[in-house]
Amino acid sequence: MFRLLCAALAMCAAAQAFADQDVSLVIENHRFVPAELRVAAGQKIRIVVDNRDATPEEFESQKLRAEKVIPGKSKGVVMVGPLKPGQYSFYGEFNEKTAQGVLIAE
Ligand SMILES: [Cu+2]
Repeated sequence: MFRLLCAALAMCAAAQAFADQDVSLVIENHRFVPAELRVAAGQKIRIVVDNRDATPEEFESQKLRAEKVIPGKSKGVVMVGPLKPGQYSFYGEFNEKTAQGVLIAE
């Protein structure tokens, strides 16, 4: 469900500056492309989510403890990690049947 993630925008900006690795994720036709992201374990990861659909999507993952609404035709940033090696599923809460993905930390 939607809720505010950061107490202040300044905190988000500061967190972004400390990412060790950037990865890109596209939302198109209510699917994640690629559906599988590989990242380094033990690092702070900045996922730049480019929503190319006209409708909003919510990136959500219980395992990553992340959720972020990305309006249509815009980009959003999701910070995760450092992660233990493993698989972390994520999905689009607004289009859960099609928008499914997994982040693999190794
Ligand atoms: Cu949610």
